[in-house]
Amino acid sequence: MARTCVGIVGAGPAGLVLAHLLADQGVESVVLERQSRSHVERRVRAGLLEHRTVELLEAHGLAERLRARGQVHRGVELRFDGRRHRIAYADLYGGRHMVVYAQQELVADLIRLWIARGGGIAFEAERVTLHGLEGERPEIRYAVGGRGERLACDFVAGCDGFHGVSRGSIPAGALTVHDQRLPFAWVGVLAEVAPSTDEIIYANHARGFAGHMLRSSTVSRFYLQTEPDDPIESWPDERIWAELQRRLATSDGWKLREGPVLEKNVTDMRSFVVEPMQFGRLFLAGDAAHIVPPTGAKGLNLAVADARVLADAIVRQVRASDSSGLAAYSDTCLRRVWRVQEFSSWMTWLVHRIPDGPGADLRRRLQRAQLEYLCASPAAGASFAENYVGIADV
Ligand code: RFL
Repeated sequence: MARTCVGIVGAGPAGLVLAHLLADQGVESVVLERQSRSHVERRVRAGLLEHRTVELLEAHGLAERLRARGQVHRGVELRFDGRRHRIAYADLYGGRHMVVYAQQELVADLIRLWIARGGGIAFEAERVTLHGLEGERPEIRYAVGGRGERLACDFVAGCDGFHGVSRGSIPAGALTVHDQRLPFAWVGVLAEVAPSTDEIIYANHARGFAGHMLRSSTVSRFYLQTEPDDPIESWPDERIWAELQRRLATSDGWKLREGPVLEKNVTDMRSFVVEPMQFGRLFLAGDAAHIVPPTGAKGLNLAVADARVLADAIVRQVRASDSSGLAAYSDTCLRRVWRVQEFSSWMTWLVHRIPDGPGADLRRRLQRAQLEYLCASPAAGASFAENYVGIADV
């Protein structure tokens, strides 16, 4: 049977960053990924990296391409009533900025660098199961090309996202699950068109939220609020562009460029957290343990923050037999997770159309008061900036 110190399930941002940070401290790991390499390198998802995330990647020599190709952002635009309001978050938060860099590009960089340094990784690892998590010697069983494999480890890192196997390997009674579906969903659109803005736009409109995000000089990302469970078939390209034109329109003649739609899908929103993020020698990190509504662009950043805490804790255990970091792992991560949950939920309710129903009128007036306050008050702007750019320590 093969052996390693840390068996990492999942080659997303959490798993790959963890593998690199451990290797930098001489701790060996093997990464097991269910999908093929080309699949994970093309999967379109997040794109906005916090200052802290970029700093960490830089400190570990993982940010060369990101620095060359990522775009630095210092402000965001809020639109309502056809008017534009800029929040200069970098100025409001000590010059800290964000970087736009597509998640799949980051994943491709991390995989390339991992393989270049001789790191162990198995793609298309099927039927992954976890065993002996409560003992000293956990084991991961899986199959590649139909052949069964076994990997003995000291620790297992469950970095396999929301639909992975790791969280499900924990007996139900050992976890407290917080799960709420929000009454919003996004039609996510990737289009081959130059952006019509230099900064990300969040538009609050009576027909629903619209977002204009950035990816590159030739590809743009858009989001449109819709109902949960709305099928993507009800969003032909003409309807997407018509809705974006209406919801993003301003009174100052701003123009939205249109182009061919490359990809589109509907994503439901939920707030989800399991506590603790640990069971025996299994440690959950990233989306395996928590999901935030995507409005605040936090999921990838939280995944990297977990990986950092877990790497430090494992290194301390392995090199100094100090178990305090691992004992505190879940509590340490959850403080940030709950702060980010609260911010992501607040921002989601701030920019989306409040669904019809009892109390909707009142909530809409409160939402409007909140938007006006945020755009007018430097103190409110500074609080937004601190959370949006990424709070340093919680
Ligand atoms: P991932 O990226 O889901 O990676 C998990 C990996 O595990 C693999 N896997 C398995 N491997 C082996 N065996 C199994 N049984 C397995 N099951 C699964 C999967 O194939 C995958 O490769 O989780 P990780 O590393 O925790 O990273 C989390 C982020 O991917 C996620 O939070 C973000 O994409 C969320 N998110 C955003 N985050 C940001 O920080 N900034 C953003 O701008 C942002 N925008 C978004 C987003 C998520 C979105 N969707 C799709 C919900 C926009 C959207 C629309």
